[in-house]
Amino acid sequence: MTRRTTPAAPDPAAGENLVPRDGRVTYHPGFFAPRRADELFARCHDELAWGQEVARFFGRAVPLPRRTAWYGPISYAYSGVVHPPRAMAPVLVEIRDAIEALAPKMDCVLANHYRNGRDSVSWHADDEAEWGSDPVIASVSFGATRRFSLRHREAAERVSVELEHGSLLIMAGPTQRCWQHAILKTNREVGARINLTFRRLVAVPGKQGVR
Ligand SMILES: O=C(O)CCC(=O)C(=O)O
Ligand SMILES: [Mn+2]
Repeated sequence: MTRRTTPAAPDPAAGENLVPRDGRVTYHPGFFAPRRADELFARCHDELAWGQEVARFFGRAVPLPRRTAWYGPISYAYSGVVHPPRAMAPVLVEIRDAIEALAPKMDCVLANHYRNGRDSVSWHADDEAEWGSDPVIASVSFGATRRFSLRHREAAERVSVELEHGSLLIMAGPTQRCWQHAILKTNREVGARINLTFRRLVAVPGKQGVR
């Protein structure tokens, strides 16, 4: 009798894991072809409801070094910034549908617009209660290449990857519990970049994050 083995279903997030332990981070360069990525950059730039958020740190009002736009069925709060709920813009629905096979059921997105190398997001983890434990975060980049840095919370390990125009980065497993990430400032002349971090709402809003 021949015994048949069913091949394991392909892992849609397969790809080299960029972190050595305690998480899963995969990078998919050229996920959107260059012309499509150009078009999506322009549409996100023109169609999203960008705002200049002002955070409150120890009672002081500090403008965040980037522009942001929030889309999701709930309000989203961090660093004293509160984004009200907003229905997904049509361009975001197209992008969400395009990443569905690798990052299913995304229903929220925080969009970031970095105008130059002085714009940044400081060390943080996307570990708010809304995303549940061990969330999948799918991050789409358009525009100038920027370095995405990761550091382990308890060890000295650091990892970085250059996020290119049209790329997709997926963080999963315990990444948010064990690692922090950032887009650090650079003195290099870099052009504008738009980043979309898609997330999936699984719990009622809880604590506020800081970034
Ligand atoms: O711009 C990026 O690649 C990261 C943005 C980010 O970490 C966030 O919005 O939570
Ligand atoms: Mn983040």
